[in-house]
Amino acid sequence: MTYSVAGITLPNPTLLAAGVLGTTGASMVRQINNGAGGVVTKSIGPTPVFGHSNPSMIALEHGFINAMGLPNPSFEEFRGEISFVKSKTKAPVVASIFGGDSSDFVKVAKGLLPSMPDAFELNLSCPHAKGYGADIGSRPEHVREIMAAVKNAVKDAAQPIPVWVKLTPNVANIKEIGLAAQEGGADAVVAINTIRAMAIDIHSGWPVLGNRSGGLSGPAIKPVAIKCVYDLYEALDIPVIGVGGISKWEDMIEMMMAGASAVQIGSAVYENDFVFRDVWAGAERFMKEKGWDVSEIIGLSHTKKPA
Ligand code: RRO
Repeated sequence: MTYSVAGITLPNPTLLAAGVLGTTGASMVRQINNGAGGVVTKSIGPTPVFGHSNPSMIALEHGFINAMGLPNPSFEEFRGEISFVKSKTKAPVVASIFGGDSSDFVKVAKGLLPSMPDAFELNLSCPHAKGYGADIGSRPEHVREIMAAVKNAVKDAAQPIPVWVKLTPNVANIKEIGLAAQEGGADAVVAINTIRAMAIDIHSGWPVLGNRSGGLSGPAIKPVAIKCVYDLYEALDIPVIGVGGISKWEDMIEMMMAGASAVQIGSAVYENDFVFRDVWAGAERFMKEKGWDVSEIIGLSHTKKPA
């Protein structure tokens, strides 16, 4: 059985979320071997970035705060990692890309084409992007322009390549941003990136992270992600991919009922190497018991009346 979601085909609708575990080809192959239907790379940009100083990731009771600071070796170096995954598995590889403006995004997308990614995910939502980048994902005009520019740049690729947009929850109106992505030609939106956060060491009185503030992920953010996916599903005609705090099969079902056509998992992989396999197995079992298939679950919460 395969699933077609947002222009790609997967053995199951779970993907590794963009992040540290997508930094090397070997790590991405490991997630696929452990049950991920596909993988999203760490966000890749136009030039090498060395990231923020440590501590750059801290574990709290209900999640992580990271301030990685977009570390990546540039698209030129990263092509080899994508090619490595493509040589080892048939599962789709989605290239997460970032830049300061639309010309950066176009340069990175075109530059990665030779490694044959199955889709692009435009990261318009990193809480650590600098300058113009910091508010890229909260300005509808930037979202629309960057989306349209990348779509136009890759339209003549050897095969049609879908372009997704990853959205930030750090905005007043996520529907407005999702609509701008859709108007720009997005094939899907992905929600959500991390939520701006901070932790302070009470003994020194200093913020714990090297960068002082960071982005919160893990179970703490799931209810926020559910609400964002719910709102986007209601507002848009394109698929919504749900990410944020999924670690159990119940979370995947809830995310799909909110409107997600597929889910991404990041933080929970640190607790359970086989989280993709376990989440999907539980979700499949539940759907079978209920007599529902995937298409009936997606967006179910929008149609069910309260009992
Ligand atoms: O590298 C990071 O600091 C980072 C990125 Br690009 C992102 O999209 N989200 C996040 O929480 N951290």
